[in-house]
Amino acid sequence: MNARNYKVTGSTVLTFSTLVFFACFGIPANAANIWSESFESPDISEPPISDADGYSSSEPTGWDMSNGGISDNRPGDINTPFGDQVGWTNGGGMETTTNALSEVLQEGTYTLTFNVSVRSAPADYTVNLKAVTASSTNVLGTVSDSGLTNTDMSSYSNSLSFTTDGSHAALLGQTISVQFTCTDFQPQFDNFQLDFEPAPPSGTVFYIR
Ligand SMILES: [Ca+2]
Ligand SMILES: [Ca+2]
Repeated sequence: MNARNYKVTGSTVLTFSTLVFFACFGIPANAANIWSESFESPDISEPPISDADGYSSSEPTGWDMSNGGISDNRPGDINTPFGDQVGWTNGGGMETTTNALSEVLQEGTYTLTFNVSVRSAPADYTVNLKAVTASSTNVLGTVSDSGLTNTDMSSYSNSLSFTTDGSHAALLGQTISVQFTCTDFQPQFDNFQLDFEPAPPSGTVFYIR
């Protein structure tokens, strides 16, 4: 699919050697990255870093936090390849505010991926994709692990995917948030990526050459 040249147009293009018409469903589109988080802000390479292992209780910029913080790379402890900081929680969690993630829910498919490792094993965690307002919260998708023992941030990732359908009409336009929680020992996260593939508009005609 990637090798072909797709054009979306309402007019006839006679020079195209192949014409394919997709009615309303199953039309391929390109997902695009709409948000990422690497926990590099604020930079805690310098004080107020709290201990020699690189851990601080600093709140990542734009997140609401309970029992967590940012940690900085230290040999033998944290060695993230995604910048030099990670976000962690220990019996708490974090959730984006609009200062970190300001996208609103649209018709289409959202895919959230992230890397995760542990400081204290075994760790559990849950990651949620949500639609929120000042007075409501709806979980759109969730993914979790228990008994996680991986200490190498680069070697383990997880993901969730969510696609709107008719039942989500009331949530369209609400703010999207990303949340991670844990109930016990300490997972640490990095390299959150949120991709979005818009639903094709009804009646779209695709010409392929
Ligand atoms: Ca990072
Ligand atoms: Ca740093």
